[in-house]
Amino acid sequence: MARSLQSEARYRADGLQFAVVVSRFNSFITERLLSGALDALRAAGATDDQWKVVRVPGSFELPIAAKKLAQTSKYDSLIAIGCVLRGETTHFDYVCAECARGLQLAQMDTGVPIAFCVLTCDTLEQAIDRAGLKAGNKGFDAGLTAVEMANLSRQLRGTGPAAGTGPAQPAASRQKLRRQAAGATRKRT
Ligand code: INI
Repeated sequence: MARSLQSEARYRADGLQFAVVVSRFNSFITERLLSGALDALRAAGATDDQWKVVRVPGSFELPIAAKKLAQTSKYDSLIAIGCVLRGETTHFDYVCAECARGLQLAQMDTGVPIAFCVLTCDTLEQAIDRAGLKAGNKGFDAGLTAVEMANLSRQLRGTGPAAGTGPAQPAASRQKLRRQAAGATRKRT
């Protein structure tokens, strides 16, 4: 019988290392996305010695910093966080396109997965909705993607938990982890 790898996502962060690159531009939004991403890493069992946070001026600078971090071989996956808001000129289009293209190139060149958490919004309201208000926190989703891709990468390299044997603990669903993280955040605040 054919065995499938990761037929269910593995959201356990045991033994994994992460780097988070965060744009300071629109920090009102990006710091909320960062909180969401770290909540996801914690929900997957990670502690603060398992992640490094690096800040850059704007989303345009995310790819170069991400690539340099990926090239150190210290991290199993990365999360790139930014927020680009449409203005009156075409600047928005260049920043969004080069940021997305650069991050994709960085992960393809290095083989280190990079979760894309760059909001590209027409209005500040749309960004607020996606940074923890109406549409959840996209940082949390990116954090779980980083955990899943780190596990998948290890499995594909043959250095993760044996394929088909399943995780040491049952993989929790995204929804369950989101609920747990919301409870933990309420306790911390
Ligand atoms: N950077 C952002 O991350 N978001 C934006 O909305 C934005 N706007 O609107 O200009 C932005 N610009 C800065 C850019 O990312 C670079 O830091 C800058 O061009 C210097 O290279």
